[in-house]
Amino acid sequence: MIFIVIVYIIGFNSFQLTMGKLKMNIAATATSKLRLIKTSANTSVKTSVKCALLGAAVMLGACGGSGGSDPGIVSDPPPPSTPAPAPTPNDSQELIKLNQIGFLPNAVKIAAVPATEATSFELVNNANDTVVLTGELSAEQSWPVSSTSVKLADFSSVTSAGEYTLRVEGIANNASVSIGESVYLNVHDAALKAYYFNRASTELESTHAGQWARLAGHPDTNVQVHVSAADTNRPAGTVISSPKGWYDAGDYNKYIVNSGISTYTLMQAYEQFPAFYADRDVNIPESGNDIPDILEEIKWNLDWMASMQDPNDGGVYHKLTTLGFSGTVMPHETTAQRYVVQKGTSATLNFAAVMASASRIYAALPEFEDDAAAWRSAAIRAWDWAQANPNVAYQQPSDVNTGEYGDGFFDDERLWAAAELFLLTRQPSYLTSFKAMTASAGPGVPAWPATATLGYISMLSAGEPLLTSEDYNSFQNSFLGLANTIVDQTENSAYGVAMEQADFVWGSNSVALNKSMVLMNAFELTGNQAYEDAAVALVDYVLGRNPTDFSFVTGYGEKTPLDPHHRPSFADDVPEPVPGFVAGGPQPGQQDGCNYPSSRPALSYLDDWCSYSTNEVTINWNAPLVYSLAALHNKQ
Ligand code: G3I
Ligand code: 9MR
Repeated sequence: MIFIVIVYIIGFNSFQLTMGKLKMNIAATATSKLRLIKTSANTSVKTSVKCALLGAAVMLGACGGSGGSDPGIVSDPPPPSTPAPAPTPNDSQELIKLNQIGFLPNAVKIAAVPATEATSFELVNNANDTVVLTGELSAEQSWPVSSTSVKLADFSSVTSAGEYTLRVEGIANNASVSIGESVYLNVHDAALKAYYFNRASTELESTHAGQWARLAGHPDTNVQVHVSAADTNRPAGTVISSPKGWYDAGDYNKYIVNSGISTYTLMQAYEQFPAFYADRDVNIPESGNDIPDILEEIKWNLDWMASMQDPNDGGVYHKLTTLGFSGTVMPHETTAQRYVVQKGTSATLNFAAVMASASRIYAALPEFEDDAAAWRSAAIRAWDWAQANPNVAYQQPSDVNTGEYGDGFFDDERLWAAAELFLLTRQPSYLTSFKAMTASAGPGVPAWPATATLGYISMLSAGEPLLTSEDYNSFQNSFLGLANTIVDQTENSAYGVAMEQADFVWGSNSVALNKSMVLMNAFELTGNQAYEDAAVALVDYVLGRNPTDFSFVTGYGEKTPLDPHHRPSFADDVPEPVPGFVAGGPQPGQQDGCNYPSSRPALSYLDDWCSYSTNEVTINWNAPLVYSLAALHNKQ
């Protein structure tokens, strides 16, 4: 009897899922963009259905993927297994590649044209079908990371707002070009709204979430202290409450170091462009009050982060997680126990930096007076814990299989925390600590394990009145050294974008976007146009000027990811993925064993659920997109 009930439930769910996707596939035949759904999503759905049927035959283990033991599977259906889709024919090399969202009127405007005999291009104004520019294509250059050759079409001289078509004799596709002062606003708002869509512990109502409305998941009011985090005050199994926050990514866990850089980057966007954010309404539940939406959204995560500090000693847990990744289900369908796992130095310093930054920035709003005071003391206590425990690397416990975010080098986190605590408290000891770290932790492209540059950005944007000119200039020179390197990379690239072989790592799109954030800070400091131009190129890269021809933000562009590794996007019955998320992007590791169309670094990308190493979405990849779009929009 029980067996029959299980078969019925699984079968019913599969049927619903199949119906949902079938509906999508019928609709998909209408346009070439949606036709892509058919190849990618269909394969995954079939795998999912197959697994569900196998589950009915009590063979769940056969479909669990390669993740080892997954306690979540006890109550959650397993993720679809990985090796799946056949590579799609890659005709993208024949297409003109450009930013599919648009160009600001006075910005540099460049498209990459596939190798061609042609030596010129035309830009046609769609409104009256007249050629407004005939331009020379650059010399053909090969890009080693994709093994493809392109010529560049520079139409920066066209500055009038409007809709245009770029055409090159012999090239099949005429590319659409939008020029306007507001071209980035929708995608900016969507990238910010993505955080709302990834909120834990709350229902998303249709007023705010539209067709992606969903029930509340993960209350996180009954979280256990894992044995790796146990001490006399909080023995293993102690229950704590740690609600709210954003899910990290396509998975439902919450990780301090990745939350930290994401939260900081969004706070920088606000701090540097407060007037812009004062009236941006992204339709979240808090919209309409006097507080900028971006600060409300960030506070959702700050509240969670604050609860990750052990009140007894000031140390911070590395993550809040189930023991294994959950199945491919909606948030409210997961029931596996959640734990806080091991305190560590990187999490605690990262936390100190974010809390100090939050305390300084939110203190300007009277509504947050109490929070700002609490975050200040949380930051100081965390710093003190890290002084007493300077070298505690996170070690993934043997029974925990979720994201590791391991990092054994702490000088960059220490430098960042010291910068934020100095700016908050103005105590010279923190400046001394900052300076002591500069030798070993110089500026590098920001990333979750590389946070030194975040400290430099704060020092340079907010520290001038507090520093001697000698110190300020010295920090600025170090920082501009990084920005100059990125500009040089731009000039050496066939696509005119600062992406090199080493940048094609897991989350490569965030490398592009974090470089862009560095450049926009350098532009603010110096007014040197080369920095802004290089930043535009990197945003162009993510929005379409790349060898895959994808605009990597879900829902924004002509060819966008349709099947990201994002559990809600896969498990709901909505054809379109949750919008506004940056997909990880190409990288040759192919750690998930999916069937990729190419192994070249810039082409090793697959728009399929299977591809968690190139097609997952993550909070730390969205944040520098929000920042970069805000910066470019506001400095045009
Ligand atoms: O640290 C080494 C470095 O020494 C070496 O030179 C370099 C060469 O590739 O690799 C470095 O390690 C990389 C590490 O990130 C740190 O950058 C690994 O190769 C790389 O596989 C690893 O990727 C991380 C991935 O998890 C796998 O652990 C991504 O940065 C990280 O964004 C991603 O994060 C996941 C979470 O675990 C779970 N939630 C989703 C999220 C996004 O996919
Ligand atoms: O879904 C998981 C994703 O969020 C992680 O980033 C990724 C790497 O840690 O792992 C994914 O889970 C996979 C697991 O590691 C192996 N079995 C297949 C899982 C995805 O279906």
